Amino acid sequence: MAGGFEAIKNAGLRSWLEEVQRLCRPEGVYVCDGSEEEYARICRTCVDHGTFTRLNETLRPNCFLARSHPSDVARVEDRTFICTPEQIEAGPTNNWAESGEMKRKMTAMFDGCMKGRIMYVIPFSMGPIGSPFSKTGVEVTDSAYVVANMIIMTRVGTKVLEALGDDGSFIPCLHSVGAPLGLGQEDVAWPCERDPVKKFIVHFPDEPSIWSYGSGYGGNALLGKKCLALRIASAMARKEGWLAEHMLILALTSPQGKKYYIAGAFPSACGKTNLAMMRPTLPGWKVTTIGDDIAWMRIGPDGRLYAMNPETGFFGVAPGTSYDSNPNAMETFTANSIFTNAALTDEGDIWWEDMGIPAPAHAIDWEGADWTPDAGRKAAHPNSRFTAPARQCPVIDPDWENPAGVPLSAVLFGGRRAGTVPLVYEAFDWEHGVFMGSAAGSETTAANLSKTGVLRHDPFAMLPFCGYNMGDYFAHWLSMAERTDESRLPRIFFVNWFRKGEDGHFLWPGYGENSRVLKWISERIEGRGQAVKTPIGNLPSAEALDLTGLDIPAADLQALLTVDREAWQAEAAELARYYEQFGDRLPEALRRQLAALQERLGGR
Ligand code: GTP
Ligand code: SPV
Ligand code: MN
Repeated sequence: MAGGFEAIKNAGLRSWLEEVQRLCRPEGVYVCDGSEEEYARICRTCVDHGTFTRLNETLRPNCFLARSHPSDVARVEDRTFICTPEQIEAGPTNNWAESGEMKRKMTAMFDGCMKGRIMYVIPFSMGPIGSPFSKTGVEVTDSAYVVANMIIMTRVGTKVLEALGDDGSFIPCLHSVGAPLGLGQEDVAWPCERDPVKKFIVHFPDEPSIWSYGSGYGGNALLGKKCLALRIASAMARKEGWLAEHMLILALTSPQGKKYYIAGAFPSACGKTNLAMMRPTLPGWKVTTIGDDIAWMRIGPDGRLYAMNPETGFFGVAPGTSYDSNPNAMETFTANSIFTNAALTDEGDIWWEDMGIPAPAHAIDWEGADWTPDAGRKAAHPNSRFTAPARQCPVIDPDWENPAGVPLSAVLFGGRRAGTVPLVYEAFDWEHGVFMGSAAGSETTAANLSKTGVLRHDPFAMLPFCGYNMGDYFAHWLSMAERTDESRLPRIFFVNWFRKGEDGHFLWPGYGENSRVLKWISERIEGRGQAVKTPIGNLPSAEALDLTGLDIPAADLQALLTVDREAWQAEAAELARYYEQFGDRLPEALRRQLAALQERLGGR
């Protein structure tokens, strides 16, 4: 569909698009229909502009490599805002600006920002089109790269407009790379705003709407993902009585054929994709994938908590992905995928660090420069990513598109913790589990443009993604126990695959070996697994974990499965300090939980 917006029947959408067109002043407009022919055409446009390099058609059919500008390689949490009338609604963990003031500022920035570019209109659905649990967004963007990625990551096109009908409501998502072209000015391969303080990822949860300016990368620009499906959706979910979470969803099948659905919240680049499509090392066990990044969860008619994946693709961390660590991911992006900021080999394939393939003697690195193994720098950016269709995953679960979702037996929280936090422990009950989620912390990763390896609080792995006051978010989680019979809710566990020894080696082998932990979790669900009650929760004893065939030093195992009281006393004291910022928005129940933990730990 080219030309104007005459064919759009939804009057609200048409008038918004006309308004945006007047403001942004693009050279032309294009409304996405979602056809295969269209995807091919958009990719060709990206190739023509130099944004995409087509990969070797034999090695990697219908695949493309994109290199971003070095200033635009990850999410920008410092430049991400939740705008409400009052700051208290955004809470102490979000950047805030008053809605009206920010709207004026953004309007000035968007004025003429698409000059010389095409304004693409992407009608998209998070969740199956037409499902009562799905949300419709319309992203307007001046980036063809964004269009190609959105087509993989969400359900896009005419079908969405049809479901929207004449008067259906949608979430307006306005995006610009912030690089208008002057008359005759030549374009660059990756246009974006290069000044970091001129990037703005802005959310108006009350409207709701999203305005994103200056970045073309990942969660900053693919607005269905973090902006809509987490920040805006979490605020909607609170009002509507459900949960929008930064979680993977998997199905674990035992050798006896019993299936358990498990969701897990780990911060960015902390193992969701890996766990979601893990190949268990324990014989007879099977994992199938429902989602790797986002879970929308609601209580079903039977009182259980159901989780659905609103996305249709994986935007996964590339470095470290290998046939050893994640063979199912490797099989997912063999074709029809986009790679961003990976290295390009002389054969026209992609490569990254720890891909399990020896470094090529020569490659083009993510910045487009010649690279050899002795270059002294990485060939792929640490936050380089693959965009791949979920349906291509060899272990995709048959229920991955079930609009009702799958009933959860367990919820995991976790993070990247070199010290203190054991391999796995179980909450005493729902309230204690919510407390555990609120207490989560993790060492920062390259998924955000900031210092990596710094330990920070990251409650529920939602620190960068909660669209309202985190104190209210804790209360909302607690309230789930009042919305159903608590015994119907999933059991809550905390896991840590990232514990390190003094010499810096990982104590736990991780990846497929994490199936041993999942097996214990399934046994706990069945009421069989043995556990030791400790001040922080129920831990497996070394005998309770199936360690058959695993060669792990006794001292390492000991460190993984014991509670270091002193370290935990310090952890609790730090949590008390962290909690202070929430003031009276911190639920009393969490204060009680913290006091009870400190009591159990003693030494106060
Ligand atoms: P986002 O897409 O950013 O939300 O992240 P994600 O949670 O899906 O991250 P992903 O699964 O891609 O995590 C990738 C990083 O975690 C890589 O550095 C992996 O090596 C590391 N990782 C994943 N699982 C394990 C594990 O079991 N053990 C260890 N040591 N590292 C792991
Ligand atoms: C994350 O950072 O948690 C991601 C990648 O999943 S992005 O979509 O860029 O946010
Ligand atoms: Mn994520």
